[in-house]
Amino acid sequence: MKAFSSPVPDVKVSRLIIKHYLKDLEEAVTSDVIIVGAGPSGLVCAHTLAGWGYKVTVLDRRLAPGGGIWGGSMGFNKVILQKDVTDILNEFHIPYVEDEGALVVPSVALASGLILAAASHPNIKLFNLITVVDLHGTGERISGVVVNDSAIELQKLHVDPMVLTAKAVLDATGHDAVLANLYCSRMGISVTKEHFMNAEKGEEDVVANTHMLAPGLFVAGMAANNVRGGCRMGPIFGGMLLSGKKAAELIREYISSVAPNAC
Ligand code: 48F
Repeated sequence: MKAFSSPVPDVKVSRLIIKHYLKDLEEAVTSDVIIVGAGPSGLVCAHTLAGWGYKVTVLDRRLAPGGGIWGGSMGFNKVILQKDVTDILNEFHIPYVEDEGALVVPSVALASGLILAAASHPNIKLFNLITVVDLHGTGERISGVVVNDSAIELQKLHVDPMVLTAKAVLDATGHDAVLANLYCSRMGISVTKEHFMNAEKGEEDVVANTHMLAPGLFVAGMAANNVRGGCRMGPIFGGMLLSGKKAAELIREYISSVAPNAC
C-alpha cells in the first residue's frame, strides 16, 4: 500500500515554489516597513509593527535567520534575560526559568520562537539569503533598500541588484551597522563605534541609542551601539528585545505623523 494518496509530482513542486515565492517577492516591492537583519531586535520590531497592522518585509543575508542568538555563550546554548522582559517572552511563547532573579532561556528556543512568530505572521514577509547592499532615496529621506541574492554577493558576481521600497527602513544588522554606516559615510557624519564589553551598561545603552538616524532610516539593536557608541554585550538579550519594541514605536510615530502616504 502506498503511503500517499495525493502524491505531488516534481513539476508541481517546482511550479508551486516559484509561484508562491515570486508572489511574496512582488508584494515586498512596496511595504510599510523594511527591516534589515532578522536578529532579536529586528524580529521583535517586525512582529510588533505587524501586530499593529503594518505590512513588513524582513530581509536577512544568512541561510538561518536569528542573528547572534543561536549559540548562547561560547556555544553553551543558554541566554540570560532580565525579568523586565517577561511579557515579551510570553508574547512569543518562549520558555524560561527564573534563577537568582534572572531569566534563563534555551538560546535555540529564543531564536526559533522569534523566527516562527515573524515568519508565520500574515503581515510579514521574511526572506533569508537576501543581502542589502545599499539604501534607496535621497539624503533627505530614505525610501527603501537595494538588494541582491546573497550567493551572488558572496561570489562577487557582476549582477545588478534590485530595489524594494518602504515608508521606513530599520537597520538591525548587528555589529556591522551596515545601513547606518553607509548613510553616515555618504553624508559625512561621524559615528562612534561600540566600546569595551560591559553588558550591564550595554543593555541600557542599546535601548537609549535606538533612534531615527535620518528621516525614514532607523537603527536598533547592536547597530545602534555601533553608531552612537555604547558598550558591547554578551549573551544577555533583554536590551535587544526592548530595542526592537522602541524601534517599532518610533517607526509608528514617524509613519503616522510624517509619511502616511510616502513610498
Ligand atoms: O547580530 P544580530 O543578532 O543583531 P541584533 O538584533 O542582536 C545582537 C545580538 O545578537 C548580539 C549581542 C547580544 O548581546 O550583542 O550580537 O542587534 O543579527 C543581525 C542580523 O543581520 C543580518 C545578519 O545575517 C544577522 O542575522 N545582516 C547583517 N548584514 C546584513 C544582514 C545585510 N547587509 N543584509 C541583510 N542582512
